[in-house]
Amino acid sequence: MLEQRKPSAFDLASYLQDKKELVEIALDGSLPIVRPEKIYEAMRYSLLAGGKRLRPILCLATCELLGGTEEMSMPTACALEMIHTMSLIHDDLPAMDNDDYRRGKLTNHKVFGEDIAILAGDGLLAYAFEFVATQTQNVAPQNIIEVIARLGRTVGAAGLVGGQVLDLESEGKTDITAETLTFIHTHKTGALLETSVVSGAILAGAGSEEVQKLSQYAQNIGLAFQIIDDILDITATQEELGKTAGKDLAAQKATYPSLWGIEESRNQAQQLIDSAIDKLADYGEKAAPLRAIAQYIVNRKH
Ligand code: GRG
Repeated sequence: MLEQRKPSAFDLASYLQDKKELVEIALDGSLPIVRPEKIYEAMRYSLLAGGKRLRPILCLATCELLGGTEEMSMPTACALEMIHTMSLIHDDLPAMDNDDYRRGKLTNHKVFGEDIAILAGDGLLAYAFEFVATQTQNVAPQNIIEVIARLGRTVGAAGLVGGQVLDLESEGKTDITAETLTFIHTHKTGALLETSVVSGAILAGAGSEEVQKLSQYAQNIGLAFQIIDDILDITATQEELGKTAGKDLAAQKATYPSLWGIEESRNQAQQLIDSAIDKLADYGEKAAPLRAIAQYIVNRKH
């Protein structure tokens, strides 16, 4: 008799809410205000401004999937959010995307000035590495070093910085190909999501085959995440997004919807999510959180 696939009873909304609360508490405790107060206030302003906390949650969930604990993964989870937040602060600067709103609040430079916003980003980036190195517990030193090395590669020219440069160079150009667009987004957005999953696996002691399988899951959700981001820039409101809507069109940016249209973009994102979920087949019910997070990425409204 054919085995019936039971619908999963996994409650993603509660899972995300619980993990988000844990992350908020850890982030709040990670960065006390000391002298000079202004820079710590600027760093905390953006770090504690909300957001979905998807990167830390992916790190915690992957570590947990492979039998690791929260004390093993939480410092890296916080570091991922520090890096993500610093990239948002710098992305919003007048020299980059020039935005006044982020996460429903004025952007860092609008509140603290450009000089302090640049330094707040720098401060968060440096602190992320310090935090992983000094706070991670019960993980073999070589695995901590591997996570730090991967974080470094992810933020540098091989990752976020490289993706951002190509993105800036592509603005206003009408001949951007799908291949270039994918290069931009696998670097600018996908790399940090991939490292969120992979670092959780490494902290739990995963071997290279397991890391490889989970990387493929993460690469697929990373690209799908950006396709949906492009769609939301067109379809969602400023209130839903917490930042200015319609920016891609105004900046004449090539996007997946501009290449493929909205419906085909959504189909492509769903195909990537289906492939991501396939990569989790060996883990059974234990991977319910990672499966549900993948599906959430295409269904999200902000
Ligand atoms: C990393 C050294 C270094 C510099 C930064 C500015 C820059 C270089 C890169 C840009 C990276 C960037 C802003 C990519 C966009 C990623 C993205 C889709 C952000 C939105 O993420 P969500 O939806 O946001 O997870 P929340 O607010 O929920 O966290």
